[in-house]
Amino acid sequence: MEPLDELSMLVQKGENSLAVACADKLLRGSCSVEDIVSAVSDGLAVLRDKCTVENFQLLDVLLATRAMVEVVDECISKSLKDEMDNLSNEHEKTAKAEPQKTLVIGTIQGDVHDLGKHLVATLCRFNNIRVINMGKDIAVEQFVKAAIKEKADYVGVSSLMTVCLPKIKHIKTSLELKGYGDIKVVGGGAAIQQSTIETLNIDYLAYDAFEGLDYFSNTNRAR
Ligand code: B12
Repeated sequence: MEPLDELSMLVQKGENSLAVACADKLLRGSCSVEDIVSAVSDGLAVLRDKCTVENFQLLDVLLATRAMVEVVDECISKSLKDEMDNLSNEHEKTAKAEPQKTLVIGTIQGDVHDLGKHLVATLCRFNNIRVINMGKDIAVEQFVKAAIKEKADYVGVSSLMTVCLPKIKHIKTSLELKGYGDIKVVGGGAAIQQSTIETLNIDYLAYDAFEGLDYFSNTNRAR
């Protein structure tokens, strides 16, 4: 079996320690953080049939969830931190030290899926973005209040639950009504991917964590 397929399988089976050891080895070898994110995400994606309203095999899904979180926290974070520490150029180091942008991120109200959001938050933190992670089940007004208080450049909203999508469009409207329409709203997560920027009234729809990071890194809030 290919090593990345093995990692997917270990996550899927909830073998947390083995998954961490496998990811660690792959990251020391020729695999990138992108490869690892893709493999662990694939590992969870195959569990969709064990996570329906009718058939909910909670233990299997939670064990896989734990394995994924451990790979993110123990391997991906470490790899990104090492990358930062190894920057040879002093100028680059100084530039990296001061976050220039702030992201307020959370999962929309009614939805408890937070693995994707956790991944995005981790990647952004190690890429010079100040991250305020609100958690899951977050109401529109909580996003808006935090974004204004923290002088955010971006609100990142995640949703994997189709029924929760209608609330998302109110984030931008509420920001606009309060005079903060220049804060960009970015959506991500499997349910959001099935929708459109227009329907959700957001500025950008990211199909994965790296697309989100590119957007945060390459755009600016027009203050
Ligand atoms: C793990 C999981 C759970 C776990 C969640 C644990 C946790 N802490 O997150 C638990 C067991 C709690 C759970 C519960 C339920 N689940 Co569930 N779950 C899943 C599963 C198997 C994997 C999701 C996952 O984490 N994937 C891995 C991450 C990394 O992927 P991701 O979130 O898409 O994130 C990536 C990108 O989308 C992006 N991204 C995500 N968010 C954001 C945000 C921004 C700003 C950006 C830039 C990018 C970004 O970055 C990530 C990396 O690229 C999916 C199946 C699937 N294929 O998605 C079902 C799934 C999401 N669940 C589903 C359901 C139905 C439920 C339950 C209702 C089941 C039940 N019987 O109660 C409950 C929901 C309760 C609730 N109110 O929310 C359905 C949702 C269907 C729908 N479209 O509405 C799915 C799709 C399975 C299915 N049957 O089709 N679930």
